[in-house]
Amino acid sequence: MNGLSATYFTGKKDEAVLPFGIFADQAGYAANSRKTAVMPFKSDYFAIVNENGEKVYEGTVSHFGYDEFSGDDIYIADFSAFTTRGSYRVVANGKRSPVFRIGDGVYKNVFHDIAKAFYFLRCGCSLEEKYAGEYTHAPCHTGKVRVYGEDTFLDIQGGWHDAGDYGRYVTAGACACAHILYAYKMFPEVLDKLELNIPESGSATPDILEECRYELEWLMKMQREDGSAYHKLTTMQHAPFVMPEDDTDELYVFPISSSAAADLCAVCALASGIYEPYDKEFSQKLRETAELSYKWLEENPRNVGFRNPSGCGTGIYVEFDDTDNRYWAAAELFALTGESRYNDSFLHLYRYGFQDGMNYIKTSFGYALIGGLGSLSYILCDRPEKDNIVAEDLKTLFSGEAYWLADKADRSGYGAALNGEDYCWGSNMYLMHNAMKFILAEKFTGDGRFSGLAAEQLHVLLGRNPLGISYVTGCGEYRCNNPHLRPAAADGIDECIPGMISGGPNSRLDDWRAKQLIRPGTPPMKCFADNVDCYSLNEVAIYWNSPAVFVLAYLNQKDDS
Ligand code: 9MR
Ligand code: 9MR
Ligand code: ZN
Repeated sequence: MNGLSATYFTGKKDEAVLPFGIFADQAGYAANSRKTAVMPFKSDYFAIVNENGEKVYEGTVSHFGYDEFSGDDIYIADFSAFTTRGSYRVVANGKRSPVFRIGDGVYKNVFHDIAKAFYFLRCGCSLEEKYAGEYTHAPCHTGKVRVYGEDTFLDIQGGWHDAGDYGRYVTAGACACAHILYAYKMFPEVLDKLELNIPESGSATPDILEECRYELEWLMKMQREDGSAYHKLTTMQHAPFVMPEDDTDELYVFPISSSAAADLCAVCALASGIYEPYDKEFSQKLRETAELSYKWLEENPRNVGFRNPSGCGTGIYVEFDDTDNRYWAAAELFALTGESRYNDSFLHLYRYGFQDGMNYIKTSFGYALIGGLGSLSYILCDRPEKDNIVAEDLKTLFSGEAYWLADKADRSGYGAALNGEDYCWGSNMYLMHNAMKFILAEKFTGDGRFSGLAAEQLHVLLGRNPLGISYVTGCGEYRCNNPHLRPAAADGIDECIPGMISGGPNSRLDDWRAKQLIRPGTPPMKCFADNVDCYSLNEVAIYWNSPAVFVLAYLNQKDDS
């Protein structure tokens, strides 16, 4: 694949010279949608040129003004009126944007790649050329797993590598699966058609559900006999940058947490309903797993938190409270079974579980605060016993938040519904969560403006941002290509595995390399470097890709209809 990849940051402390002066969504724009590019310099006119450099459209520029989070004085080129299908660049004042498309299905490829990324993270198996192209590897992490602190060994293989590291964590995995399963629930037409070319392709079950099943099977193995769940399965320390099959340190399951038990319960209950038409036995097993974990939760009403035992340096996924996880679990089991005891528990937590001012937890999408999935479950479930007033209130919470986010987006020259503090580790996750919230608000209120706002968030992810970079590997002329992702760094292949979403700008610069590369005082949206060392800026993670699956399923469905 040709194209520029963002390597120029490496080792430079001074402000980078950007390869493009005008910033646009590098996948492109649906023909009839709002289409803008951002120019951080003054110009009265802009033009659109085709691949031969011929001018096909001309427009006037509007001045947005100073944008606090990028430090840019922003001018906007709006070419919404130009709807001719094709490949183009925006040009102005001798500067140009990367190439992008206008047309139908412009997000098909990136949607495919973002969904396929999970296959590339599969653990416990080999990746075969037939499915993985050049990104093959031998079976990894197939050894026996020691129960931390015991001489007991378990046979637990499978699941997805969490991120750039090779760990597997229950709360993170449950959250990622759930985003995908909700995408399936809400946009089944488009996901039924999505072909991923994975080993299970060709079965009667849609590819995306086969891919999720790979993680669900692993998640169920993380349940203990008593219904609790091990918090994570990792080595003692993160591996060096080697291929996964060369990471042969001893594997451990680490102590249980109640968040893990609740998330496992919730995602299994959710999945049980979804897989029922495809595989009754699997669906039944999911249901039994969910019920057993719920029983444990009832017998253990207090939060069991997780801390790394001494000697262990892998991820923690800290949570201080499990109310939201229990709220989600109760909602899913009610939706699945219709039993009033689950409804009662859900309603109890809805009313008394969250203090005043904590309602935002009821719309949060994880990995830590995850109440939004419980709310969504309750809104979508069609049990006659459900409390419709509560369901309506939850819809109002989502749409209320979306109006507030819309204001944030309006204040950003780039249209990002994020503010200063949101530019933290994994900020692109919040960008995609916010797009999800816009999509839900559009469904709940019928206000078409929200649909446009969801697309605007994707535009930011795919290049209409102050570095002009596409945060998705393999997508766009100027894109991330050096994420903190072990196989990608160790495989010797120049082009990164496609479809991986980088964590994105993080003004807290939480790793040594980021501190070295990025000058203090750099505006939040520019606190990024496509550098392999920068795990707090440029790692990948399953629950960063998963909300994007939801967003792209929606946008592709809109395109098709
Ligand atoms: O590679 C690890 C990454 O996945 C984690 O997000 C990060 C924070 O826990 O840690 C990375 O591993 C680093 C470790 O914590 C310290 N030594 C260097 C490791 C990678 O460069
Ligand atoms: O995504 C997590 C981020 O919100 C936290 O700030 C960060 C530090 O605790 O950890 C991130 O999660 C990492 C996990 O601990 C280990 N695997 C890689 C994850 C992504 O960087
Ligand atoms: Zn593995």
